[in-house]
Amino acid sequence: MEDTIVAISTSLGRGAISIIRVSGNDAVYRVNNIFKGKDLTKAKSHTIHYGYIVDGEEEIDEVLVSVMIAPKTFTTEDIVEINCHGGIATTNRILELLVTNGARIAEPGEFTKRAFLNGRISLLEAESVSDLIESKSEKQRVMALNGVNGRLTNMVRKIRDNILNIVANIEVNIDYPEYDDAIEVTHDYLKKQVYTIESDLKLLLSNARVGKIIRSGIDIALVGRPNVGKSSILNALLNEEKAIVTDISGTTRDVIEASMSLNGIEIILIDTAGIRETEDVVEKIGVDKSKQIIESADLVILVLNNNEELTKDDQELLESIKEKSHIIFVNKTDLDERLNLKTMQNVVRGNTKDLNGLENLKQKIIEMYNLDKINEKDLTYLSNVRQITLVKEALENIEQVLQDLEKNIPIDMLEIHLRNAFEQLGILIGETYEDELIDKLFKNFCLGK
Ligand SMILES: Nc1nc2c(ncn2[C@@H]2O[C@H](COP(=O)(O)OP(=O)(O)OP(=O)(O)O)[C@@H](O)[C@H]2O)c(=O)[nH]1
Ligand SMILES: [Mg+2]
Repeated sequence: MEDTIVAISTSLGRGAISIIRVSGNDAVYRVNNIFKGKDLTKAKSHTIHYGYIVDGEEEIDEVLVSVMIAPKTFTTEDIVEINCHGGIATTNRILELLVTNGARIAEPGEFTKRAFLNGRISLLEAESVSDLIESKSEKQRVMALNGVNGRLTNMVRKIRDNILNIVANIEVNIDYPEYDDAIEVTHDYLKKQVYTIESDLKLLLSNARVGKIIRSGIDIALVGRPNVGKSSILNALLNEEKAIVTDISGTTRDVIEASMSLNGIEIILIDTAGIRETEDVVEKIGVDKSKQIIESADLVILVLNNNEELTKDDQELLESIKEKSHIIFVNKTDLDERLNLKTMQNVVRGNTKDLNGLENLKQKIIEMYNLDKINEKDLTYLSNVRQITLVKEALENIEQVLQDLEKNIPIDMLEIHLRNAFEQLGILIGETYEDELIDKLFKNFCLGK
């Protein structure tokens, strides 16, 4: 790990300034070799210097160089950042110069990887750096920052400490029963402690759902029989003629996606082909896709026609969305009511002619996902499948402990599950880790991070 790495940290293209970052024990020395202006090896930490990057006699660019000496740097190694003029040619030339001078091109995410391996940040914080770079909205940014600044890591550490504390107390009770100062670990004492851990873990998981919404929005599919008005609803919600609308059944053949915002959350609306039995080859493919989308969407809006009696197809559709999170939108309320719908939950009525009921539809979505209550500043979210899986596994172990406690199983038998949970949360923040996993994680990073 001692070698000096270099990467272009800004995106390579047209721009006023580019930053080339160098990290490693001899970062200052390497840059100094190609710098004209002053002796950087004598520079104080966290200072900026004006001068030229040179290749022998040739001046390559007029630059500002920041020198940051270990250990108070991002990687905890010496870091030098060259602020040069932007554009591809200049930036690449300086990068090449550094490589000929003995620096190695960094792998994607290697700066952050070093920060982690050198103990400067936890694995959760490192993953959040990647989320921060990927952030497209203000909510995403604030959420990622909560990860970067260690809030999430601290929450996990606290839970982990509590588990360790319990394990330690159990051990003391077993090994030193005569030791008077030790807390007597009874089943009741443990229950209280372990239930707290359970609820902390559950909170992390339920927040993760909100985190996913902030990060990737909500996929909402409009499904139903042909001609009930799915495409019209899409257009009305978007306020734009995005999808073709005709009175011919089977107008929409393919999936149409469009994005809108509701309370600052991205909604991905998916208009689908009307579902019916058909011999038409193209339409059939569309119908199959619609059925798949019912499975994959976060929320399904089943559209029914107020002006027609409930058909067998409608009934089948109602059956197929029963287990999914769904809203039933009874469309065409401007026409006579012929629909015989039993009392059902989550029904919104309206039409796309005078736009009645569409606000109610939006309001229903807001309610279902508590979009008006999302406060990204207070909440700390797990951000990916790896993290969520680990917390789930830890929770399963904790729940096992609780079950065993209810059955009055001897206390020394509970330790194994507590240790497992401790271990899983350790992997989560990177306090125990496998090299291969770490390599894989950091490869997803942009270069220069
Ligand atoms: N009266 C009335 N007609 C509507 C309403 N919404 C849609 N329509 C009409 O219903 C017909 C079908 O509308 P579409 O939006 O194409 O229906 P669809 O569900 O997308 O149909 P497919 O793409 O074939 O599955 C069109 O003639 C629309 O003008 C409504 O609220 N009231
Ligand atoms: Mg359509």
